[in-house]
Amino acid sequence: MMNKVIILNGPNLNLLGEREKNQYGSVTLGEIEKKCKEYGEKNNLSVSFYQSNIEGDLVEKIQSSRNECKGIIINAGGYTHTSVAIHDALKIVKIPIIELHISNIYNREEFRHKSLISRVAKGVICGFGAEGYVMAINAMKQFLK
Ligand code: CA2
Repeated sequence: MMNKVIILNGPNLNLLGEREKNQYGSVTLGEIEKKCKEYGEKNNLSVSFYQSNIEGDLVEKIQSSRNECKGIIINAGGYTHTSVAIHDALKIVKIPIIELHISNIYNREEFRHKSLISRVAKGVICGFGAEGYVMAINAMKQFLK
């Protein structure tokens, strides 16, 4: 049986490829999802993908992934810097968590320098554009060995 990994995406990431291309590139979230699923299959991982603009939906998804998945990759978008609720939900799960960002949050505005997710993540990938998603799957593969 293939190990299941879920990739969670937070607010506004559904707009990728449409606006702010300088910051986030021109690839759409749908294209990233396709690439991640294909890459997962080649690497013996079953990758599922989820995006929501709603904090509570992300919390629900984290809770339901707890028993279904072997790992969580999360780009919590703006909630990265603010959400105690997402932090708390991730803290409860016992599977490895990788925090992911398309942009380098440390060379941007000061309010992005603080992440509430980092405290509960095994590792953080940021600043490598959409390629970071594939890098995160690779890192998860290593964690699950
Ligand atoms: O770099 C990342 O992946 C971020 O998580 C993206 C978030 C931002 O709040 C984080 O600080 C860093 C924002 C995602 C917004 O995505 C957009 C995409 C296209 C157009 C507008 C926003």
